[in-house]
Amino acid sequence: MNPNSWISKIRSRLGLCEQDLQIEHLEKNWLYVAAAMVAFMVVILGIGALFLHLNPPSHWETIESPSLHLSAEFAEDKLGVQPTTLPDGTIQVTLVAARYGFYPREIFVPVDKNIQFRIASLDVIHGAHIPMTNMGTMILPGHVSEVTTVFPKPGEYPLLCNEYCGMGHDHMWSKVTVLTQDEWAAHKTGGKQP
Ligand SMILES: [Cu+2]
Repeated sequence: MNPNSWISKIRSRLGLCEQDLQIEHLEKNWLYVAAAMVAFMVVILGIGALFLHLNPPSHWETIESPSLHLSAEFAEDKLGVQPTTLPDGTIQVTLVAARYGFYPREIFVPVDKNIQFRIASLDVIHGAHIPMTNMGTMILPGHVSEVTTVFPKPGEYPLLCNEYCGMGHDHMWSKVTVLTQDEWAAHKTGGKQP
């Protein structure tokens, strides 16, 4: 659409004369730059959502935060990588976020497998983020946050809190060690269990 035609339309709708709505050449160029930036961001968001699966969490499940330690799933001895997988082979990891750490402090998971994190907060709002993955969610007291991700490469990943939660927030992180398939097989048959 020719910008001059819509400028004329706006001018006539508002009853303005030529001088009232004069858009200089340079301003018009900046309009194009701003429009191009918006279009670029929309494309990036679209690629992230459709191909990288960077979507807002859609999970909605409530839990009593003050009695997490009494719950069947989030009691201290039930945390970490669950012994049985879901029917589709997804590995479940249960974590509690509390000032200032994610518990257990270290977990071991295999590469190239669906890993479903289920996290509940014991106290205040926390955030969970693992750089270089789509794992990122807020953890609200009274709710269970659920995110599924796949680690494409073995190695050590930090699990960081990205919501300010108090004086110790900067030190709130845990370690996710991603094992190769062989290491994972050895780990399951008597290897180290966090
Ligand atoms: Cu924090």
